[in-house]
Amino acid sequence: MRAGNSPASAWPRTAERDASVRVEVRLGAGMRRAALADDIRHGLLTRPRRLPPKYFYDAAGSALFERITRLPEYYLTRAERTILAACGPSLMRAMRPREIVEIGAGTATKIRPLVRAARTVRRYVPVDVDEATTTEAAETLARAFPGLRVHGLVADFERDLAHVPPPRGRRLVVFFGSTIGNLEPPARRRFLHDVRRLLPADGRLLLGLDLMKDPRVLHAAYDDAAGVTAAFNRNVLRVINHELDADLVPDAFRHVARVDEAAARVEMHLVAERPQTVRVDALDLTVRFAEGDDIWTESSYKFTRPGVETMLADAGLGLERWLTDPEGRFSVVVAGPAS
Ligand code: SAH
Ligand code: AVI
Repeated sequence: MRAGNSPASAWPRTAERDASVRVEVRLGAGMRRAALADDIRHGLLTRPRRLPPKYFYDAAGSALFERITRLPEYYLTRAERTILAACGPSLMRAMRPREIVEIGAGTATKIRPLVRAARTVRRYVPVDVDEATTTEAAETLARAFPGLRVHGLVADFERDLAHVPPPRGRRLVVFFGSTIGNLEPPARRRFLHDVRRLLPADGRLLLGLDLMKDPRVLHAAYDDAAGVTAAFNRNVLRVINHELDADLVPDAFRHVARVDEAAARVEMHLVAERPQTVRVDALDLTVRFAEGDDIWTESSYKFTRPGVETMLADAGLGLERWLTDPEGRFSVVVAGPAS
């Protein structure tokens, strides 16, 4: 996610790199700042204080997330890759998609072996809020697969899925990494309805979901020994400083990961280490923190098969395949429009 330099009047912007790559920006600088300003004002003034996790992902946040995926404690990425390596090629050959829409694509590394295995994919549409990462991923994919058209969409998947271009042939929508777990249940329901609208009758959804497990394993995954997750968590404060001329001191907040078993989620919080007064100039806002005051920055929900079946059915989707890694930590599901 990058504010960019183009005036709001240029929105939506489209950059054509060459004939095969197009990156459409639906998050104009003005649009994005307005949404961020509203979200941050609301998040700092309500109790509990809450910030939406999408603001982790500027270029630095995306790079920190990439480091998280390689941490020994963060099993999610490895587990999902294990499933995709074992089952991805046969799934692709069975589905024969003509196009893939990847939501929250990030660096788009998980999709590459699937595109290679399918041999049928003519268009790839990565959707992500981080413009720099999406542009780079789009160009990398187009270089790796001559003949593949890439239409990047820099957009908020909670608001902008209607901007995904109409399908050109059999469509596969993929959403990896258990990013769906970062949505609260009502937002998740709205999101899945939007995803359902992207799917023609022969379309399919491939969805990665982290499964409920031992809370100690979950806690370690979100509070790694090297402190990378802590840096990722504090990055949201740097984004606010940069975007809204604020003077938050990231090191004055402690990273806390908490497992709420009853709610089936891991929470990340930032807790004020000492009393402090913060100015957010762009909002003309002064915020006071007492020692121990808390900002809830992310929920990461964990799933069970019955819960997933219900969640999909609510959105008009039927579960077709339930694939897990050998240790049962993570699931990749195939779903299609319910008949
Ligand atoms: N799919 C990749 C990346 C997961 S990280 C993987 O599985 O490893 C989550 C990704 O979702 C990031 O690239 C982030 O920029 C993007 N993201 C988070 N919230 C978003 C939102 N509201 N709209 C669009 N993209 C979002
Ligand atoms: C992107 N998302 C699924 C990650 C997760 O596990 O919830 C983000 C993350 N937060 C802390 N570590 C990684």
